[in-house]
Amino acid sequence: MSFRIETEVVHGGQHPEKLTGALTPPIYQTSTFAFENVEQGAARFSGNEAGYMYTRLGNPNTDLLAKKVAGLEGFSGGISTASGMAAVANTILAAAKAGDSIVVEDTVYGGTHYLVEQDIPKLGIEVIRVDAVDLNALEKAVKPNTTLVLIETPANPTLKIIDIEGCAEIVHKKGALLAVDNTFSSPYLQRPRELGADIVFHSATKYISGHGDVLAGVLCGEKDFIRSASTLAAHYGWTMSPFNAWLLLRGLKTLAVRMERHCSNAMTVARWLERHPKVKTVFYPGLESFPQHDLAKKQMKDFGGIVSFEMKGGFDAGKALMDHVNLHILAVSLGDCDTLIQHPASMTHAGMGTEEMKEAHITPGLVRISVGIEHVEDLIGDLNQALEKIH
Ligand code: LCS
Repeated sequence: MSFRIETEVVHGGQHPEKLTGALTPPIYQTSTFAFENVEQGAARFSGNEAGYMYTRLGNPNTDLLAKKVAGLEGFSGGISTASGMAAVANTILAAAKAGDSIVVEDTVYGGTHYLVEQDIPKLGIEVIRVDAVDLNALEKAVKPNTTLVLIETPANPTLKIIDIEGCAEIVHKKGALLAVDNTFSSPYLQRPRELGADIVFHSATKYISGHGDVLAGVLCGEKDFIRSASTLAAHYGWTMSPFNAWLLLRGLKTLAVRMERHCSNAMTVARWLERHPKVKTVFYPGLESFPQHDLAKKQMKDFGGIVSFEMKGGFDAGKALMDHVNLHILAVSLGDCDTLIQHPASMTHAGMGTEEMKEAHITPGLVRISVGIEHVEDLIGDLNQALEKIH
């Protein structure tokens, strides 16, 4: 990055289009690219001439987005993918093959949890789970055939924080790669590469978009890893559409201002909830009462837009809250301008057994809010009237 991140999100990687001077890049909504002659086609496919051939193999919009996010994360390369889950799969499959093992942190997004529990082992890749808050446990879990350690911090939905620098030291000593899911922070709040991560990926559906209008992922790393990961992306075909890349480039321009508002609103909501008599515990890394507040302060610039809390009335109170909010939108996903609320035990995790929920640290009264960019007093007013109705 040659400028500060607030400037880079606006200008990074973008130049007026040569033909017309259009400041905003045109949308290259095309599946294929014409060659001037057969020699050019041959030169492009053999790699002797740079240029586009077919959108699954590369497109100006998706390439620009990948380059921009990689630049913000401090990496030399990136890949745009059709969803965050495609970025997770791309990372694992590029780093491990049959006979290898990967270590995956205990608390990760449900989709990632099911991918590593149900699908990855079928490919002959052993999956070892560990609570990486305990660095000694992590050290023991990494085996000679471990090629990748995957962590998510802050984690979804409990906001557990993992020490990226501490993990990197152990993982590198053992000759493996460290991948960090940076979805909750965005590069504006946390840059894992500066703390030793080898790979960083995002569900760009969230803060990178910021507007809840696309499903997308981005994966960032250094040249060799990105080269092999790109080949996989072309083979599996989890390519992002050019229009989605264009929307994400538009969303990215306001990343810094959006994140500042998300963070300040979330801090105010968390402090207000902490004082509410119907709320048992609030989980927000910015609160002094949060057990890992000091670690969050060390590795994050600010504490993000997600607040989780435990209702004193347990499952029934959590569920009832969903029925009484008006301004809060009852929906999964996160990172949108709109404030979204969900009750994992009756929604996203309802299919899990009690034991599995316990393992994922989902308690019956847990509520998650993705705090948006509205006026914070309106958000608190809505929570207040909803909480008043719960007995
Ligand atoms: N990583 C994290 C941390 C996520 O929160 C999600 C989605 C993904 C990866 C997968 O990204 P996707 O394929 O959906 O773009 N998180 C969701 C959530 O909390 N509610 O709905 C989706």
